[in-house]
Amino acid sequence: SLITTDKQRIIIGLGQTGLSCARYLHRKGVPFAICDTREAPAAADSFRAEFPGVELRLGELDADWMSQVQELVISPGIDKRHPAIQAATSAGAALIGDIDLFCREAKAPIVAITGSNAKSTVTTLVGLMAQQAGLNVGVGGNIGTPALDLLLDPAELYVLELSSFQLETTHELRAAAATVLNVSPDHLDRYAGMQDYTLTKQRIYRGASVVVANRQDALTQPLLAQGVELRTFGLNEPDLKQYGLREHDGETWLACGLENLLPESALKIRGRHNLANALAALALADAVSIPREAALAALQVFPGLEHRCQWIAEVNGVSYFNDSKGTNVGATLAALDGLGATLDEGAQLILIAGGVGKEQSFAELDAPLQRFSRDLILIGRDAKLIAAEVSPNRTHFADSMQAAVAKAHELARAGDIVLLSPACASFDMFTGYAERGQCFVQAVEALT
Ligand code: UMA
Ligand code: ADP
Repeated sequence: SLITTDKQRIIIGLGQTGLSCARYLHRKGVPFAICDTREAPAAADSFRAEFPGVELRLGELDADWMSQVQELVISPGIDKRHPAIQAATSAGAALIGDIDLFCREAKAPIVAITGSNAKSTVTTLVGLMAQQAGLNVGVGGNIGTPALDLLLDPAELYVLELSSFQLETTHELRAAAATVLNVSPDHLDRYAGMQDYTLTKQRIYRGASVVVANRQDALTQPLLAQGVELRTFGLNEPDLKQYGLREHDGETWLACGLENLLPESALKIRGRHNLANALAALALADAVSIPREAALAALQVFPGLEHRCQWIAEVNGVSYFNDSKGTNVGATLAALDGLGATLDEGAQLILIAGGVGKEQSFAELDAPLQRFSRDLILIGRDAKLIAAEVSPNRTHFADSMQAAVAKAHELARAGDIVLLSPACASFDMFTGYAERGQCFVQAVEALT
């Protein structure tokens, strides 16, 4: 056979994940080769410098080559339905991901978090709660630091944000606590449909000790609930051992069972959706025995993450919010409902949306737009598609972020809210959601 021992494993993808897998296998002394479908991925030169002598193949995947190995370690950005990968698995190659490798090695308990939206917010919150309790905590996964790189530092707890892409190739996570926060259409270009997408998300529950599900979202409830401890969160009143909201003394309180924990006004993050996020984080923290006091302290200081319903400025009495991370319809719905509820009588929310849609319907945006908005400003490739599905009083089109912000400034009156929450990916106009958000912030700052 053509196989030499250094080809028993192939890493597919030379991005952050591929590099973390290479470093990990190298540390373990396990031989590997690596490939990427791109002719010139940005990391190629640094890879050659760090791993001289390791075989690196670029360009179209070679099905024959890949069919001869035992294990393919696949990066999340690569679709496992790729014909060469299908051929290799048919020939007997095992398909695993970086999270599988991580689970084989990690000694500390894992809190695992997925969902269509709110993953990064809840992951960050649980990490802060653990830190506040004095724990040595490793926070990573889809949120930034690849999981395998977390193994380089000692840790008493891991908090992992996992995308559906990562979960596709995760076999037995065995998390101490795992959650699917919510499920709404996203990434449908990669899945056969909502069922396929939901089942992928639910892989996070495999082998979990405690499962935290959303009472108000049936798709988050474990299909196989035998032998797991199930705890739930939701925006309604909690039963015993559940997490929810309770009206008390004229205020809304975060509550667990009969116990009222914290009034909404003690939080810095705004909007109903963020109350759900706070409750989910509390449930996860409790599940891994982070002291309640530390968890509540962290909740009170967390200012929220950049680009997630982030307050930017007030100009002539108009508040501007950057929700550039709202990249699907579910996220934009949450932002509209969350901020719309805070509007004064007669004031409106002017939404700036648009970009590259993810094969989903925008029709659901119509109800909150009818309720909170008179003006909608659309940008990007799919602006016309969105306009065809919603009907606010007036729809405006802008060909740049600057023009969109200028239009909003012209239309808004004191008391109004201007919200960038695109419901779309950004790649038609920007390098990513962060650049899109920065561009919005600059345009807003230029108004003052
Ligand atoms: N690519 C190819 N050919 C390859 C390999 C990759 O064309 O052979 C392309 C992919 O289609 C993608 C890009 O290269 O456009 C990067 O893919 P990758 O798998 O190499 O990505 P990494 O650099 O390893 O980053 C990944 C996550 N990216 C994706 O899932 C696309 C990062 O999440 C994550 O932070 C990182 O691992 C560490 O765990 C980013 C993301 O966009 C933020 N995630 C998606 C999301 O949140 O919606 C899922
Ligand atoms: P993710 O990591 O899953 O993308 P983030 O915490 O970065 O999640 O938030 C992304 C966007 O999701 C936010 O900008 C906001 O519009 C929306 N969002 C936040 N919390 C919720 C929630 N509980 N339900 C639905 N959407 C939410």
